[in-house]
Amino acid sequence: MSQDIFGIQAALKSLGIKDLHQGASTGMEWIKTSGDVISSYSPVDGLLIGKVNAAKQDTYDAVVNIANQAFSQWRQIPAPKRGEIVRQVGDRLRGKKEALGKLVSYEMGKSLQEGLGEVQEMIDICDFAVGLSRQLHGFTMHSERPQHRMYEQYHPIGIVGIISAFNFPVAVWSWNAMIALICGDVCIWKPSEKTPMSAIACQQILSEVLKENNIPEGVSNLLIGDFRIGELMSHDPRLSLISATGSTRMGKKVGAAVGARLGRALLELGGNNAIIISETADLKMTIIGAVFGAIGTAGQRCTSTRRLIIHERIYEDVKSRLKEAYNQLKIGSPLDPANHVGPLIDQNAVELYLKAIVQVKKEGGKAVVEGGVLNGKGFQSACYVKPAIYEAENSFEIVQAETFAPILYLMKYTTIEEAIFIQNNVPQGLSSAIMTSNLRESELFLSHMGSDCGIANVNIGTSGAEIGGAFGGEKETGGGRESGSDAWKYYMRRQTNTINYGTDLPLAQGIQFGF
Ligand code: UN1
Repeated sequence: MSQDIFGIQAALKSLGIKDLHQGASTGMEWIKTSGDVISSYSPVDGLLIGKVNAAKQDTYDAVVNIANQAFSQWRQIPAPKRGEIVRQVGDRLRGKKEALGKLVSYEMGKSLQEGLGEVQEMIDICDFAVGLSRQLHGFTMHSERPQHRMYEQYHPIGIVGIISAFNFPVAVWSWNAMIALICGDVCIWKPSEKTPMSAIACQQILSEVLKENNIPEGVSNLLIGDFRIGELMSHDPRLSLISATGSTRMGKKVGAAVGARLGRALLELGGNNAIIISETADLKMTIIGAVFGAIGTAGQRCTSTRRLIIHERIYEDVKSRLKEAYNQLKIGSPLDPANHVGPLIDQNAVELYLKAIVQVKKEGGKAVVEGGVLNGKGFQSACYVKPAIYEAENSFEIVQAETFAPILYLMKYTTIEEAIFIQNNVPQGLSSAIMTSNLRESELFLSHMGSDCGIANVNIGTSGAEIGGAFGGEKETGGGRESGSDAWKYYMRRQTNTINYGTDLPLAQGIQFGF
């Protein structure tokens, strides 16, 4: 970089990012890999951040073998002691928050504040996992037989494969890895090949802690490569759980491969999230929630707000307030705190954004705020686009699909039942919200007659879920739950135990078997 005004070089240095990396690590030395070279270019200014030799099948097999050996040792460490390791990871992340947040922002293109927020989510999940490491409890129940005790317990499940997406290059890995680690599992992480440097930085941080504690290699592994690594993982019966975050297209492939071998899959896929804006909504709050949901991370969150379902009586008012808010948006380098919107991840994303705009108009949509690619001064790469708003019908093909870009569709409703119908009438089921001051409406929205999504909010937007809740959604979103609440149960195998402490052997269901 000619003028490093945002201190990127210092951040890269403090995270140990070099010009060329190997694409595989078992937590000790980096393993020499011989795959194609992956180059990571920043969407912020188009400059090269670094290169990685991708992992291939031979490296993959070596890493799985090492992980397998590590599992037999890691699971013997008591869970609270595993929690102590995760506590140290959280502390190390606190020390690296500034640098890692900056790298995430620079490599992914989200605002620095969001990059720091993502690292904060990692710290929070570490804290959550530390507490959980003393609470991996099962139920006890009363046996129908005398002098019998029955209870259930949770055991580590084995190797957890984590496939993560570019949009949350570090946090989503930590939601999975920190929980898996306290559960006694070992992990193999395949990050998005669009954000390999952020993954390398995380692996270095975690490896330091593991080494300092004399933990054997293979507990936390990294494999950087393209979809072929994901395919190997999905088909491999040695990986007990595959937790995959990304598009519905990818998830269907992963789900089918894992299902064919009767493995366990945790899928967190596409969303098509809507906010219902009731005529009783507080419009000041509504505009903040809707605009942040639509343009935050340049519309590249799985929880991004894609549709606003607005009561007909306030439709024009909301429309003009949105227009006014969009006029004030500052687009440019996400490292500059004055800007609200950064670039899309790459040229391919820009093309999909442009295609969606052509299609919504072809289907009859009308521009409220017209989109377009931005170039010229202040736009140092070709990935900057204008957040756009279109009036559209929910039935449009393009509205039914998830476009990972800042495009917001507006539609009208008359009754709350109709609004809920529209909100649910898409293939995806991740996040949803209602802005209302009417108790009846909000309770209906949250009831079994209401939102069919995994996340349903009242008077906050669709994005920005906290780590303490279980995160995920229904229908084409894949059905998985990760992060908080009791999502840890996915990462363990459940065992029911019945113990007879008497001197007879009575059979269950009253069966007599005397001889
Ligand atoms: C994602 O986009 O895959 O709720 C995860 C949010 C974030 C997580 C998004 N905490 O917006």
